[in-house]
Amino acid sequence: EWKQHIEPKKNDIESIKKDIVSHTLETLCRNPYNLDKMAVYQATAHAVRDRLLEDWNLTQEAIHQQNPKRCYYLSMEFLIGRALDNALHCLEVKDAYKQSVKDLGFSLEDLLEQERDAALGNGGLGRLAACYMDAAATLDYPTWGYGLRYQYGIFKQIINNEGYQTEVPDYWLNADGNPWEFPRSDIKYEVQFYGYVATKVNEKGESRMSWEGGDKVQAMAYDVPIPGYDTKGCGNIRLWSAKSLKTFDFASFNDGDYDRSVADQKNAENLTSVLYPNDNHNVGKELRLKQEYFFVSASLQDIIYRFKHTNAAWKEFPDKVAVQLNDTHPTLAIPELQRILVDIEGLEWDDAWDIVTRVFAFTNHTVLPEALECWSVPMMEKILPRHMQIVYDINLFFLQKFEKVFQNDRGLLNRVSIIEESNPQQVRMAYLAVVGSHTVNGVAALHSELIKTELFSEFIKYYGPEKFINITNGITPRRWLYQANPALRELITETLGSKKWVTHLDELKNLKKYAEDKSFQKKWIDVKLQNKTRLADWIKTHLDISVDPHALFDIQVKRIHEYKRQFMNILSVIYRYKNIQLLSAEERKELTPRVVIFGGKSAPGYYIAKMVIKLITTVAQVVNNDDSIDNLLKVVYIPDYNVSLAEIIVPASDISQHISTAGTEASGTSNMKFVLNGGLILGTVDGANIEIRDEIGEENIFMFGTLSDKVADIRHHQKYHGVPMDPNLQVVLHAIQAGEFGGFETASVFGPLINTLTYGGDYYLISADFEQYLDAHDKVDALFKDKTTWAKKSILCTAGMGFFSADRATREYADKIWNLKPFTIEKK
Ligand code: 26Q
Repeated sequence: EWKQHIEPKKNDIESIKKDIVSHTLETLCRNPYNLDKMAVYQATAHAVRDRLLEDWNLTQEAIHQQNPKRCYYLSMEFLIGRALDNALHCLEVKDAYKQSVKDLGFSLEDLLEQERDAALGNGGLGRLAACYMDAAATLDYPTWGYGLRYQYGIFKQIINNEGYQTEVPDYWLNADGNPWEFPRSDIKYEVQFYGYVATKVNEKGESRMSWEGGDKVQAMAYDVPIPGYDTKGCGNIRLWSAKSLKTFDFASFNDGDYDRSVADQKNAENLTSVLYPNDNHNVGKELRLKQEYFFVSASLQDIIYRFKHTNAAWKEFPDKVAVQLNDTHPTLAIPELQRILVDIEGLEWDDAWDIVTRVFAFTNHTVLPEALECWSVPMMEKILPRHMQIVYDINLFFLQKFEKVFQNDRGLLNRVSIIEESNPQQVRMAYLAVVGSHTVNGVAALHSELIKTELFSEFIKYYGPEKFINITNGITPRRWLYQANPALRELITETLGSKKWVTHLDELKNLKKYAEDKSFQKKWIDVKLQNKTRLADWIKTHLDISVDPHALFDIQVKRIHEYKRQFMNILSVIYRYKNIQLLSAEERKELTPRVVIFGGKSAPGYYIAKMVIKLITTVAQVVNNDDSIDNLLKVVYIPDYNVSLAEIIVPASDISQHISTAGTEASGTSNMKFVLNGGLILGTVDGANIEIRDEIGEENIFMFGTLSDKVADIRHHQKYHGVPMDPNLQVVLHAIQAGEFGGFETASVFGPLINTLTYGGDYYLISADFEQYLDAHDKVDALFKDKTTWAKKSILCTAGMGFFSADRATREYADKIWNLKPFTIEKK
């Protein structure tokens, strides 16, 4: 009966207009004679989402029927960005919608700007999760994402009048509502905290532990559809929101205690209020631990509910379910599944552990010690008493086996123990993730080697090297080229004669034969100029700074972190500025004008990172207002860098900088985005820069700096013998200290920042790398004058990027880790 009433949406402009109008009148209850852009955006979003939902329903039905093995991607962060433009591109209906909206008296580009970013992530890790969901949907993998529905995403960054970062909450679920999520009021689970552990006898007469008492909150599901490209398949991310189980407390209300009556509700809902704004930094906060368990518990209950629906036996669970842990943040899923299997389902410990270790796999994203998650044992005992016992048992059985192989080495046992014997004791989540997973992967070749030789070296001795693999990160070509760079998309499609490259990015290699073709180069250069003009216009409109699109655009946008060395970048900008001041008129003619663009957020409590922002904005003030330098240099800080801004910034680079101290940046993914869009890289021999070099050719990338295997020695030397200060760097530091940027008062503010280089031992090797860095800049300047060679290299950049598609990466996960096949569904 239901099926015969399902009417697929039509693709013609008249039908689309009807859809938009009916949503305006009926969904929004708005009067067509009094409409603003927000209302029309909402109506348009609803119209597009209806189409997505057809695919969504079809997909879920197909997966249900075929009942294949499924994969669940557990991530505390999904940095999705905007949905409307992406959906229009994936459904290939953008032109039709543009026309429809135009007929109705609006501009589609204006409407797209109304949408708030879904910014439920900090940076690379969260954006990677979003790219993988795009690829999984496009490739028809039965993969779901699980995450948290934070009410506040990553904060909005404002640069105040003094040039400091200030933070404003990101209340993205504003009064207008979010058309891209579906509340599932029927999908709710209870999640427990605190309480105690008791012993109980189960139905089979066996004695089992039971976690009882404590507080309970409710997790409710919200589904976010993820469109695939060129498929009728549509993916899903299920986000959990915390709700109180207790309803309004009438007793206290009637007593006049209004606060108490809502307190429980508020407390519970606080759980999913806010995303922790720390990128690559561990904070051992109680609320964070609760978020992690809440997330894991709800997701596992949902996964198990779905599995049980098929009436399969527990031993089949690993054949039907793969769970990928996006860093250690969801690692509590390991003891949680063990608890469910042993305490609740009554399995024997060893049988349960066999299932657990065949289900989970773990992706590591960092080797930075300060980023590794550790939880204090007393805190975990209080909040998750049964899990703490299980972690102890997991550790005990692991160490017992370990000891059989390596006898009488207490030091070694201490080093691999999941429990760190500090005061208080700590649970090392990365070790728990290693022990509880069948496969551990790093995110770029160098990084995957480093985790084998450093972070997890002792585990290799026991498990052997096969458990530790590399899957180099990838990015989705849909958002990061097809959608973000229409001019280049059209040129590539026209040149290659088809759109096959959008789902088979290796096809880009066929651009190589045009690299030296003069007329193609001209078109290529013109596309880049259009994109630089688009960014220059944005900068003029929003920041009132004029930049020349013909200048070299040199961009570094990413989270502000000492290891990423934005400090080194701005110090080199000062060097350049002072150098320009010394040049004669003749010499100035030879110099390439540059626009140096920065963007990125600092964690709110990261003092040194905030000082770096202050230094950049201070230098920008001075440089941009100095008429004596003939516009040879501009410095721009783009506030509130986010996914939507990246879509404008990434296509506009001539050079982008990825200059982390070697061995510190696990992969980086914006490096891939810039190169895919024909930007050259100025980078260190770190992360995925290395593989990008190998793919595009070393003649097409500017690389410099200490190699990772030399870093430790230099640090050691500097710690005990002081930092040899690079002479050019010395000059720059003197200029800052002399008050050339913002006067003496401001100069004193930069004291602690400068100290990191001197007394601080220059941990990130800015002085050691400075000379090579300046040399690399000189090479960039020289090459930019040769437009033909530059264009050729730029073309070869894009042409060589096929490997870095998220499609390739997702396939590798499916083949090497998940043992997952695509399900069957019509192509569009
Ligand atoms: C941990 C504990 C408590 C609170 C927050 C955190 C936390 C949150 C986010 C720790 C780390 C992160 C994010 C890490 C991250 O984004 N890593 C990046 O991952 C990218 C994708 O693999 C890589 O390309 C980057 O090199 C890596 O820095």
